[in-house]
Amino acid sequence: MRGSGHTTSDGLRLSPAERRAWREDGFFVRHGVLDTAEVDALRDAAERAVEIAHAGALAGGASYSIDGNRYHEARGSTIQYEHREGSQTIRVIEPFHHLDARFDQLVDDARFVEPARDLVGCERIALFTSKLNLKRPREGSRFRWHQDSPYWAHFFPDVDRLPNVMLALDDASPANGCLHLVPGSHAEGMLPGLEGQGRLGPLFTDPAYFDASRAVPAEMGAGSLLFFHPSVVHGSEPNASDELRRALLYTYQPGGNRLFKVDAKREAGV
Ligand SMILES: O=C(O)CCC(=O)C(=O)O
Repeated sequence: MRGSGHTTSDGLRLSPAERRAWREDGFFVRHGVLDTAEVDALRDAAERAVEIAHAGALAGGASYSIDGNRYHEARGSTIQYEHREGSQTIRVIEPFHHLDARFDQLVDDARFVEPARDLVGCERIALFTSKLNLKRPREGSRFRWHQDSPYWAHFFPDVDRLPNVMLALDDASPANGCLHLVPGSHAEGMLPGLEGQGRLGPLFTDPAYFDASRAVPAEMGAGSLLFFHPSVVHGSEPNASDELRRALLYTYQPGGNRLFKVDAKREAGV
């Protein structure tokens, strides 16, 4: 996993090494970007967001399942629960940035926005979507190999301009189910999906089209940022440990465009 070693606030734009990593691998990490106090506050905010989502789900909204994934729409978010029948453990909240002022402020944070401008390819950028991913100890489940671009292409065809910025809220390693990415797998664009595996089947990438043995773990300390291309093949294993693995994901896009799941716009860094 290539890191960048950025330390100063005037060095937030991409370094030549990061540009090369983005082009060749489709991802890179900036280690130790947020400090412990910031991460602690965001962890508290994440747990409060989970309570808000639970309360919203109890108060109403619509539940449905697709291919074993269990969803609930409430208070402007899609909540995804762990797969086990009846589990009320929340796995993903999308979008989540409206659930706490600190999450919303991060959309505009220069540490996210400045590199995202380079990755989107223009100065005026907006938020595309946001996800709070939660892998609880012993219950957090795997994410099968996939690319994000097939989920988004019907909505925003210029998918190469939708970079992800993932903030680790906990130290992430293979033991607690960190993300794994296949270097260079973004280069062919959207790859064929698995057919005949249910309605979401085509959205899981067919392993015949990438080399899973080349995957590398995104091992990162809490407060680190992983930048990854929407077409890089990625996935993660269950959290078999006693440790939490939580992450915030922000996906950016060219300015002037509306959010993915919400009929509103959220310009970034203005
Ligand atoms: O957090 C993870 O382990 C998987 C995240 C992911 O694949 C996604 O949000 O697209």
